[in-house]
Amino acid sequence: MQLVLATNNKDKVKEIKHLLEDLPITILTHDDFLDFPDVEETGDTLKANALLKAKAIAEFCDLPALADDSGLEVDALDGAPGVYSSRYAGEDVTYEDNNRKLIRELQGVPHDKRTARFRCVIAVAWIDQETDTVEGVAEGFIAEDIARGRGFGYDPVFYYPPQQMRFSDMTLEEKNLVSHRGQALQKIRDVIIERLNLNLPE
Ligand code: ITT
Repeated sequence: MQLVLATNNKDKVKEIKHLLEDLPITILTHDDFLDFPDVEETGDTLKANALLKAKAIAEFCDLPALADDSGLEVDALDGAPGVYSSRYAGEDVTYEDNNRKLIRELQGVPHDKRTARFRCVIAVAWIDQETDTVEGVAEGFIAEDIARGRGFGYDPVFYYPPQQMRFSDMTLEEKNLVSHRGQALQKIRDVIIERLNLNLPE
């Protein structure tokens, strides 16, 4: 059984592979295909974009495909950058550009008004079964500066109160235990196990 990760984001691949690696399936990525398409995200919700990516890649590879569409919703910015998280500061920008813009936009906003959440929708498009979608959310605050550390994207500015640290202070294992993607992946694991009738060792 093979499952293709329908993403061009190497950081997501790392986190997703880590949580699915003990399943008796072969996980393929963009590196395993020639001309792997970069699917245009024309939807206006995370779910719509996750479905778009999963279905397009399943069709391209003729294999089941798992897509992740995720974003950061900042309350003081009415939910922005949300579905536009990867291109907040413009097309072809770096994570650092996006973080700088976010900190700038929130200048002067007091701590208690800096609430935000990461949301992740994962879709799996199967060849001969209906598509599945699941969601995970992690609630936190936007810090006032950009930290140096691990992780990717907005991790260096996202403070997670239950652990009293930023996502960029966590190891991959620690982040996967609590993050939006980690939660969505736990749910989709169960769906995959059921859909494929997988037998896991106790
Ligand atoms: P694919 O569409 O190829 O999967 P992408 O990076 O364009 O890759 P999205 O459209 O889902 O993915 O954009 C998600 C953006 O949200 C991502 O680029 C980060 O900036 C941010 N993001 C998502 N999950 C994150 C996480 O766990 N930590 C930090 N930032 C995250």
